Amino acid sequence: MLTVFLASGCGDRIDVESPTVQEGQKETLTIGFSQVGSESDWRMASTTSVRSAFSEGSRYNLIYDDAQQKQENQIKAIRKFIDQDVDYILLDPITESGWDSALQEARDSGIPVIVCDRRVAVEDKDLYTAWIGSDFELEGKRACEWIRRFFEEKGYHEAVNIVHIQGTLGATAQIGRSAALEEAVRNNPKWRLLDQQTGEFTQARGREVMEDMLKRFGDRINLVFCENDNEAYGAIEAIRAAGMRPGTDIENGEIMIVSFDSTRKGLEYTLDGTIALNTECSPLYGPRLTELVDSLERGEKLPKDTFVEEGQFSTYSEVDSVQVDGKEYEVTPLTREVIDERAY
Ligand code: GYE
Repeated sequence: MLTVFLASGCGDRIDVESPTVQEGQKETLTIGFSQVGSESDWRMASTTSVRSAFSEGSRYNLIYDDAQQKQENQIKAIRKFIDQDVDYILLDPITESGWDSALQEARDSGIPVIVCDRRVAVEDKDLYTAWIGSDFELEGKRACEWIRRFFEEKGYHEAVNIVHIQGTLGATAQIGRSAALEEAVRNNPKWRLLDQQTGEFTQARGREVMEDMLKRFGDRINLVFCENDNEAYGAIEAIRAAGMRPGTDIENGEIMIVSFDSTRKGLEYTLDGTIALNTECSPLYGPRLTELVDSLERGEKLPKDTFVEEGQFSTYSEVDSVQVDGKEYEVTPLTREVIDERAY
């Protein structure tokens, strides 16, 4: 079994130690990395992490490709990596579908593909060597359970009108987080989903979508479920520009914001209560990926799926843990020290 990767918010650092070359191993490994784009703070942190872990002077030669949020660019990058005869391909796929032929070509060329963060939906699972990433549906369920418990603890039993700013449609992070909210809406008769639209995981789109929702629903909105921090920044701007207030006092017109990622800036908003709850998603893929590559180099077999462990942060102390599918997860009371320790 592979080591469990901890990303619980304490002491996460982007630096990594250079691994030592063992006997019989190649001196330099050429690695092609196809990254989604640069749509969010999370994404920038993930890029920095991967680039620094596979940095120059180490035994790796990283070829980095930014797909600018387009799958066709990722497919081109994979073909280019095959032409360059790289030793490994690392792929963070923008959406889940549409990978069969590109991955088949990589396999035919004998190049192992490690998928990270988001998943690929392919019929033949042997088309990639391993996947490492977050359990996005679990993140969503933890967020929804926190919301349910928060209102329960407050003794608030009235209707909750929700608007939902989704991530890039078809991306695993969107699919999982959206599925969790939709299920929670089905299970909580007082929760009403007024609208859902994609904010593309960006601040600009998050703001536009929120402006549109405020125009249409105004002060009927009690809660906005943002699928990442950048969308939350955009939503906060739109709410303030409309003369309204983010916060948890929904009976007095505040709009409660929940978000995902727990980047530094997202946690700043969480520390002052602007974001009520932030569910962590760790972007520090560099050290995780060097570890997987090194394991393969040593001839070890990797587990098909490896999940990253994550936390949850809030300054509201009503809920200190949530239970999902019979398991208990702690909610960390957010302090300045937690933010200071964040590398991103
Ligand atoms: O939540 C968002 C980013 O795939 C987990 O993509 C990632 C998501 C992350 O743009 O900020």
